[in-house]
Amino acid sequence: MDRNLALEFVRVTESAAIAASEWIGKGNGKAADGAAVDEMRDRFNQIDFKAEVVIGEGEKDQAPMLFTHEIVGLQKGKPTMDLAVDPLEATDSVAHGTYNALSVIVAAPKDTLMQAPDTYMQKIAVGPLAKDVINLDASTKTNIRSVAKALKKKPSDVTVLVLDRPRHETLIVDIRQTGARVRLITDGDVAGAIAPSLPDSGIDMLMGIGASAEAVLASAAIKILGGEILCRFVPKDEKDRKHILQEGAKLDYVYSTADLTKGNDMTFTATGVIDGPLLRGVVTNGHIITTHSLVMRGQSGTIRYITTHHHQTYDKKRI
Ligand code: VTB
Repeated sequence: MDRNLALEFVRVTESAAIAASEWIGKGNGKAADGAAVDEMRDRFNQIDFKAEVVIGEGEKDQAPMLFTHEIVGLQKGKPTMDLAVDPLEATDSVAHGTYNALSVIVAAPKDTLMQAPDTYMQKIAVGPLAKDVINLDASTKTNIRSVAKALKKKPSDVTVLVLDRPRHETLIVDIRQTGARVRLITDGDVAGAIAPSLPDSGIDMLMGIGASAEAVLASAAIKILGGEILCRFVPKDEKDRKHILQEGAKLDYVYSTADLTKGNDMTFTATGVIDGPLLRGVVTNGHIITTHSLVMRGQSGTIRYITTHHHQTYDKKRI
């Protein structure tokens, strides 16, 4: 993949993040998401590439833009790339002005990103030192002890990030019984799953049930960083179970980074909307808007942190 595309994508996530940030704390998640989606799509259609959205805002009927199977980009002909996107990951965090929202794009050669049915997955994510010791079929206690050993820490020094949901009540009790720390987040398990792979995040593991699209998005970054995410579909009901099977996915299978993203010719690009464990959010200061982004390339393994100052008076289309 053209390596400069990764840098083109930063302009896209920056733009979407700025658009979403205008809605921080205004109680309107739909408007925040809509602003980010419009901006992302508009920007994609200014780039010299052709891609199919394989993970997007949902099926065509429910999502007017950036829907799954939508084709974007300036080039003619067949798409040569897959895109997994979340123009605004953690919409509720923006609506309520809380914590940890991102705009994110994963791009890869055609047919290398898993088209995961839109549902829930049970997940465990860890960084490079613990990548070989996690097991989705083992108990919480065993996983935490194994990760502690791999990180040369006591279990009581392990920090586990968990989405704050009633479905995680037992998981939280089990984690605390090992002596480990629980950090609860209201939303945003893309950043949450990537955090253990970054040395300074203060997070050692992500555990719990979150969205399947978020697993694919996170897996690209985790693969580039040398960590691991293991996940398995958790259907909500019988209809969901059938949908997973109809889409050709496997129910009892444990998916890893190798299944969610094939090869290593991918890019992961994200811009913070609100501060989180991965990135600071958009900061508006007088006539300058500052964005914080992360760009990773699978082929070279480079990780770039890009801080950009945007002049508010400058023509928006040329940011
Ligand atoms: C998580 C979270 C996302 O969806 O994946 C969550 O990280 C799972 O769904 O930010 P529920 O909210 O139904 O628990 C999000 O909240 C939104 O995509």
